[in-house]
Amino acid sequence: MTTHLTHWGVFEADSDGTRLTSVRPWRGDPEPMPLIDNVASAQHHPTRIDQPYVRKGWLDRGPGGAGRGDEPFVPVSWETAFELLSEELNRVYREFGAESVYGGSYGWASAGRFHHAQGQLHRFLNCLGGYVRHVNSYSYGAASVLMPHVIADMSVIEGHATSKKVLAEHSELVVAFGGLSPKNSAVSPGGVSRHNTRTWIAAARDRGCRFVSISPLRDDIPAEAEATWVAPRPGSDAALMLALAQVLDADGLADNDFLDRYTVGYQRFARYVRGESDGVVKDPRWAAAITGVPAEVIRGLAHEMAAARTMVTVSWSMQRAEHGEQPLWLGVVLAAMLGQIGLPGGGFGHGYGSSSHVGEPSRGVSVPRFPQGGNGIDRFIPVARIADMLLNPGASFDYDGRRLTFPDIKLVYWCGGNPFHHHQDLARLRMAFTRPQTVVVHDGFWTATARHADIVLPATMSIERDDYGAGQNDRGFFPMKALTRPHGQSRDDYVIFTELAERVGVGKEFTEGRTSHEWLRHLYEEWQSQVSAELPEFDEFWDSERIELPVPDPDQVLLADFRADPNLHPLATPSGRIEIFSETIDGFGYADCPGHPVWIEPEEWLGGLLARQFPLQLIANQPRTKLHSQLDVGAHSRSAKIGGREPVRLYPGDASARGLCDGDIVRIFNSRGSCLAGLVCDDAVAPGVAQLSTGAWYDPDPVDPSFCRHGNPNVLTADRGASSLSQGCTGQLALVEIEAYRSVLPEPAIDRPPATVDEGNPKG
Ligand code: PGD
Repeated sequence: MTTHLTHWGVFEADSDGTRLTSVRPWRGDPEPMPLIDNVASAQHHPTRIDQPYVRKGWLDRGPGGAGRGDEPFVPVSWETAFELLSEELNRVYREFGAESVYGGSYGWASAGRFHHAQGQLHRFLNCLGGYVRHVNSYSYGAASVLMPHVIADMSVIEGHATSKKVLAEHSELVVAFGGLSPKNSAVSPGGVSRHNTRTWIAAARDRGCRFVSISPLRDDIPAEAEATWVAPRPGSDAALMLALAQVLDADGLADNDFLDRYTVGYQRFARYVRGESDGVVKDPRWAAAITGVPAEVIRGLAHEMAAARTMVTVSWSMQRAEHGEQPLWLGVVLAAMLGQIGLPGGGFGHGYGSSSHVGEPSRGVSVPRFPQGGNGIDRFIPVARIADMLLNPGASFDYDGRRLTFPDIKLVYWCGGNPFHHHQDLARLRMAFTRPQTVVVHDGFWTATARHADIVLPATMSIERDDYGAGQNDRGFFPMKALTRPHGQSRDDYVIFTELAERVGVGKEFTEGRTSHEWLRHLYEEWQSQVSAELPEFDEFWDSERIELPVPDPDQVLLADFRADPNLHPLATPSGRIEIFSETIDGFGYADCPGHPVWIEPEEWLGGLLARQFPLQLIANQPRTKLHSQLDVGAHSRSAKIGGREPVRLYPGDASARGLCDGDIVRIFNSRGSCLAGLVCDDAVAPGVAQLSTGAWYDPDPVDPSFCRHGNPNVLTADRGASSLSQGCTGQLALVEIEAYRSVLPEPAIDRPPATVDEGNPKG
């Protein structure tokens, strides 16, 4: 029996050396998650990539995008794959340089510090001279650009959030915009050892704390919260928040001392709220017409917030939308008006309920990591602009006050991510993916991204290799010994890059002469010498279950030092204060993100013209049965599918108005694309809303790639940045219509490997 760390929890497993024979939650986890059931069942699934493959057209005709995503693959030996790929890397770097290689390679990959796939790729490409990188994330692209202008960098907001323990002990009211989703807090980047969302919420509730969940989905907060559910029209939260601010301002409930001492720009914002700058008072009646939330509910909530120790929290999903900066900025403004930032249980939070680590007190020490070296070039894109980049080389775009141009990418190298899961408007992405000359993917599975590559190399799963890991702010640092031998001919990314590095002449730089196990020991010992003499020697650690890392301040309160003395501990904003009006953002002159937060009507929402044609608001949120698209073929993920399709939830009245019943296979569509899904009628979904989570592997119809047979909502979402400021992903919301699917049901093809042709190449 050995323990193993995943992004969604720790499990104990037995193995016969080839497969896991039993998997149980780690006994130290108070709220274990069923997602661990996906691991063993996926390991030897037919969609595991068993050996290297090359797309037939690429092999026959040489580099070029024609046929990518459509043509069969040819199995090749590792020797052939290495020879072809090293020659191609040499050619591209020689002819076009590092600026033609996109190695951004976004994705969560697997837990484990050393074998982190993206880090491995970055180090390898850095040895070759560098690569075009990405900045920001799909998780909180808008937040990571906005927050440093307004209050603090996301590393502070996320890593130093007021601890859940403090919320449990001190909050009297938690107003959760976007809820506190139990399924999202089941995961954490790098791993989570002790899930505790229900525990802290139940403790707070038992003490009398009230929860208000503002979300189109009633179950976006655990039942333990006994929350009041407020469901504004999706995408209209900024209007609701402005009206809360208007009541605080008009009824003399704003904490003016706090605003004077700790913020700048309140008066500019207040003029807008009062209607002095545009003639529109942002009062509850105004907001009721936009949001559908009754004016008296808004007014009552504002008064309640002012009377209690109130935590205003905004989920990451809220900013993954058109103008996603606005509700986030308004969350900060509301908390500032209440004057409780820096106090236990009050203030502002971003991401409680978005990831388990938010609200875990900061660890005293970070854990070892594989160094990535230096990138020889400084060329980047905001991560969600990948299709724009591939389609429009040389075109210019706005980003955070700068005017940048897209590079001309010849080679895309992806390792540890699935853009055909995570990106929006997948038919457009597919088009964009025909542009580079060569696409290389390492993955353990035939994801849609692997199927859109030219050279596909099989990577091990984390259970098939030695590593160690700890999630962000997680106390448990776990050795992760290989539990089984690798599937088929899979190799660790490190082993693949080692061989490639030797062939392209940078072997020494990449490996520094170490095997992966030697790296594990070396990085650990280096870390041990820097951190504290208290830590066990490597061999002792390696044979232990885990070590517990110190947590200096379990009672962590966000910005407590700033509150105590804003002159001694100024914020990193230009003014050193919370910026309710930002001269910097104002100076950028963006109509879609002005100098203070505002309500801007999105293009796709139920109050807009497009809703006449597509009258349902799609919520494309994170899945409950898997992490992103990982192990979608696993048993737990499959157990929720209906007729092999991803479930879509619809309010019962909306279903019956369309003549639809529970269990029907339906077609969801808009002008960008369509997909099949299995219908679930559920009154936990607000009227007018359809909820289809992300994560079903994209299974394009061979004739019409904008039609996904499996239920990936990203064929429906728009590939549009949140604003000119952040260019963040806006995949959370889109307008759609749903109808019964009346044609003959197509067989999903995604749970089989793609077509292959064996051209006499050796399998071994
Ligand atoms: P994953 O499914 O985690 O999705 O997008 P992301 O690309 O991170 O992909 C990880 C891939 O890495 C998997 O294919 C897995 O098999 C592979 N992998 C795992 N371990 C290894 C390894 O060791 N080596 C190699 N080579 N590969 C490995 C997630 C992204 O999706 C995120 S973070 C968010 S928050 C977004 N959310 C939304 C959303 O809310 N709504 C929509 N519509 N779209 C979204 N997309 C975004």
